[in-house]
Amino acid sequence: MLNFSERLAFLKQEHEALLTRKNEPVYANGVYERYRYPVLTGNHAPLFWRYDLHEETNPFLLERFGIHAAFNSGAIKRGDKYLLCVRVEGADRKSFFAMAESPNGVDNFRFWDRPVTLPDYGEPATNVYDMRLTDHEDGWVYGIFCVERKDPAAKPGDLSSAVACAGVVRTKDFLTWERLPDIVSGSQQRNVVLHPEFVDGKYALYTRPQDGFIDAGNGGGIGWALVDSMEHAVIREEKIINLRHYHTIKECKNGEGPHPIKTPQGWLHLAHGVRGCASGLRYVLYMYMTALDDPTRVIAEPAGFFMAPEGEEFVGDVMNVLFSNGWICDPDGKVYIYYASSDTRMHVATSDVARLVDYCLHTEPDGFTTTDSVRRLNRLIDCNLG
Ligand code: M1P
Repeated sequence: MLNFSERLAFLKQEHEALLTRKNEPVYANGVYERYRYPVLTGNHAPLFWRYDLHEETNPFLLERFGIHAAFNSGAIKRGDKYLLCVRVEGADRKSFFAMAESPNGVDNFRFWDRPVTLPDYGEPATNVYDMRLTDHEDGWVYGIFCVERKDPAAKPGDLSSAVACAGVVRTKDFLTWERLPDIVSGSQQRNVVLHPEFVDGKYALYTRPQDGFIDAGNGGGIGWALVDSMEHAVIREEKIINLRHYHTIKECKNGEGPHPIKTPQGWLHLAHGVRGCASGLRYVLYMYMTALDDPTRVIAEPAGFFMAPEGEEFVGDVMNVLFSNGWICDPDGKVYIYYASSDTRMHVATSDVARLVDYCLHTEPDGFTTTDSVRRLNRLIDCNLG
């Protein structure tokens, strides 16, 4: 058995090897490249978050604070650093946010020394997660995230029912976060995202109205709402801009991913769609585009999923899930798509604006029947075989 110093040296060596592991593209379908290794896992958390590193108080060098997941991260670029605002989940099931940075966007991610200390608003949240970062034209970087509290109307003995709403923070340096009031809405909300530009002089939000904590219920899909201020955001009117459909990848629910990327051809959106199957809910990523002159008007939506779980991505705390709430577009058009698998780990896929726009504009839309799918396939075969 290793003594304290030997074990500490071993832990440090293994941790450094994980953090500095080089990543490489392994799979390409033309639209994007997937990478060999996840970019962040629970094991990337600093050793000084997990262990008491003093021999006097921890002679066996035992883990004192379990961290097992790093997923659903907001993303932004600052200078030449790729920053993620990571949902870190402890062994106690609570999530918190922590910033991590990489010099190249695909490997060498390191957490900053301390997690984000989020001020409370109103009744303290039981859990917070899935921050979307928006560098808004008003000069602030906003973070909108899900705030979960116990349902005050839960029946006695029901220790599962919760209510979800959208919390808001803003920052300029990602160290100090100003908490703003939670967004007021007539329904529960998750997956709320701030559009980066003013629209008609107002802040514009992508929303996801839902009847219950899990079920979208009558909530028809991804919504859009204009609000006067982010300091007291009140959703008065909501318009559904991206609908759910029977027998598609988003028949149960869908939700906006990160805020859309502006391109000359329109706003490029990444979202998640959810369907039910024998093994539970299946979460995949899909894309759509909206018009520059009217960001509520869908101008393209390829049929089916853009990315779905593969290999180890299927396995984790919540199986069969891909989820994305962060991407970064470099000035040269390269796009880093940060996605999480099965509520456990973070990955990256790379592409560029030209390819993603081409994918959206030239992949045929869903016809909602088998007959239409075969018709689309035959059109492609005709084009290739004549
Ligand atoms: O467990 C899968 C996802 O479930 C929820 O997402 P949504 O409300 O869109 O279905 C969220 O809890 C999300 O964090 C999680 O990844």
